[in-house]
Amino acid sequence: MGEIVSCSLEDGVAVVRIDNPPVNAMDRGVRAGLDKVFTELKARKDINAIVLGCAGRTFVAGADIKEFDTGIAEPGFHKVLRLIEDSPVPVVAAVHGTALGAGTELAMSCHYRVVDKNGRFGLPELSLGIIPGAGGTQRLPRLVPVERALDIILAGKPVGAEAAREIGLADAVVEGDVVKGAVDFARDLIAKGAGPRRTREQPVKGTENTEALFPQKRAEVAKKMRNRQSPLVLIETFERTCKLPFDEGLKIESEQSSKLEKATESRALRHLFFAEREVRKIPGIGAEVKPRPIAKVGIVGAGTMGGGIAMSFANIGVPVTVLDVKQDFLDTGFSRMRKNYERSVSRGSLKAEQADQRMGLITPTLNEKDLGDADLIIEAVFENMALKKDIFRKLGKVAKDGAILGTNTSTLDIDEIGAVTGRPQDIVGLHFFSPAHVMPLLEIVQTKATSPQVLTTALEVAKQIRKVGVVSKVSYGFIGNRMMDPYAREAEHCLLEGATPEQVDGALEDFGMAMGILAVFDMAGVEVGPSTRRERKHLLPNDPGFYRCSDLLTERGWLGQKTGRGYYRYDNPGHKRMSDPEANEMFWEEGKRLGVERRNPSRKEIQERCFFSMINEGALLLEEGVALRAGDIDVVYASGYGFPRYRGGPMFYADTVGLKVIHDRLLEFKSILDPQYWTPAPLLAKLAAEGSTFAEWDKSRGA
Ligand code: T1G
Repeated sequence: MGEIVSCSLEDGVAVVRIDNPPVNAMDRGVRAGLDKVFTELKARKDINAIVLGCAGRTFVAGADIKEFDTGIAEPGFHKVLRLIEDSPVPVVAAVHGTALGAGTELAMSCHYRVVDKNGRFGLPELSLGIIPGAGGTQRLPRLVPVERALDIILAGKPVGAEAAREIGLADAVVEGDVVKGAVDFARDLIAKGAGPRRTREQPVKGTENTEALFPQKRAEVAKKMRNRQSPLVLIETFERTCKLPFDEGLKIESEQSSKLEKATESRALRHLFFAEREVRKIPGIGAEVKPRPIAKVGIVGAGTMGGGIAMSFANIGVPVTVLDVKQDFLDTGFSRMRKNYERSVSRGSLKAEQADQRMGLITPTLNEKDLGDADLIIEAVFENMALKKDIFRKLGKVAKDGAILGTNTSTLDIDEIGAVTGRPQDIVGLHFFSPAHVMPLLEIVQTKATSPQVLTTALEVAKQIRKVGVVSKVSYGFIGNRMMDPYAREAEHCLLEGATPEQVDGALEDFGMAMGILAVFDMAGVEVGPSTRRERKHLLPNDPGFYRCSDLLTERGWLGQKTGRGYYRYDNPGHKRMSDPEANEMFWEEGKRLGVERRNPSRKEIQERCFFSMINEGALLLEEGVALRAGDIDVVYASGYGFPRYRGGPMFYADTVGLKVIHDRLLEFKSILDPQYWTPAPLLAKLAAEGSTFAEWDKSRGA
């Protein structure tokens, strides 16, 4: 293992290289190394310029996020960056890969920036609930105008090499070895006698009409980033510092960023950052288990889900064959895919030729033998066990040896499906979320027989098609839908008790859910719930009020948006969701008929009943081993169910509320509501009694 920070001399130019795999995080070791090397270089008289670059796949991709939990140790960022900026000779940053957060701040403390043509600069701190804390809010607006600087950080999206050069963030774009390019750039500077160009000494750009800018940005953030603190603190920091001298501005930045680091919002987002990487690690399956190569994919069913799944693979250049039983079905499916691509083209997120190229990768067929050379076949037909078994029996014969057979079922027993194929070890659940070419979550369902290599391959496939793959064991509803059941049950029951859909969804959206569950049902089709419940009538609780409202709506054909009314009315010019007094009256009358007490639950009670019952179900999933980690559950909800990321997911949220508080509230509900639903899960009761958390439970299992 070489030095984390090394330095070599090339004819008067010092080349400083950071080597801290996997992403050159600017942790204490890197800061100490830079401190040592630049202190030494400062004293030398035989150096005319310095180039600062990184080994490995990327320039510094940020501070070490783990350090926020332990505290930033000395030497700190400001000391090191100031030392670099104070170099008596020009310092040129050589940027490749993704310079993110402290990486961009480090590059901006250099006097010049040379970037590889595929290199990018980003300040994604808001995605971690913080603001740039190493001078980014002070140096960036001295390189690009204030408004642009603010937008770059608010968007959190990386800026490409050419764009960076155009806005003044980079000085040159090179192809090939970026360090060599930077050394050549440095030699030009020396030849021109150009000295250091300290960013902090530059004036802030574009401060003319900032009076209007900040209120406008606050209004935008209030809409797009509801309930978030860090974006507002960022705007306030810019507003307070853009006309101040650098050092005064830097002081305010530090105060603001350290405040945010300790806040729940940032702890929640940092939790999700690592949880989204932890989901790829399956205890007991080591790096020696290699994924199978997936070069060709087959899809059974050209419906909405089948088409979306096919697009996910075509989007990464993998050829796909889509099988269906009728030409009509294929034609409808392919025109739907074509329309989806055209929509992306019209939005400018895709070029027309790219859309054609991707459609060209998707081939229709009526003959299942055409799936015989696929490495992975995914079935996506409607939820019917007999139909799925028939398909998998055939696939068991048609598919080549070593092919992986996936099912997109969301409710059916995959062990039972796998058993008919004669190759249960190659079976895995691949539960996509609609629209499948958009939604990032992929529940990967491990059966009793799924082999470690098939599971590893499924996780790798998820990464390749840019999905977040989370492993679940076979259980009704896997992780997501299983926990959705009590959440939606309580939302519905509140209607029988006198609440309106606006009150219920309002409480859930206030909490931060992207959309209230009743509005979600109206979007997906109110009849979906009743039809899946019919498949498992024998498993339903003895409760006449159980999802009674959706049954009533379905009986009347009020199926939601597609019929113009459901829990809400949509039969208005903009198809906006409007209150429906007639439906509300129907819910309340039914409540009276069933003898349900008219309790008019408060906003807080609605939130507690929906989320605490969901959390309790999550605890059951953990002790049953259906979910591997509480963190996995949080990733499922944040990436697939519109759970607010700044709350970290239901299990992280539970830890912030306190498991004892939740445990006791469940028992209170047990005494005032239907007791069959409110028994605390043994794991929750145990952790509450111990004063422990789900996070500690995860840690204790080394999960
Ligand atoms: N700190 C600690 N660990 C990190 C890390 C970081 N910044 N970035 C990545 N890792 C780990 C990650 O957990 C994983 O570990 C491995 O590296 C590979 O990552 C002062 C305050 C760079 C685009 O937000 O976006 O600077 O699971 O699987 O898909 O103002 O990592 O293998 O054990 O994600 O190729 C700002 C975070 C920090 C960027 C690469 N920076 N990183 O993606 O690999 S705040 C960020 C990423 C800051 C300053 C502020 C991505 C990546 P393991 P990976 P990848």
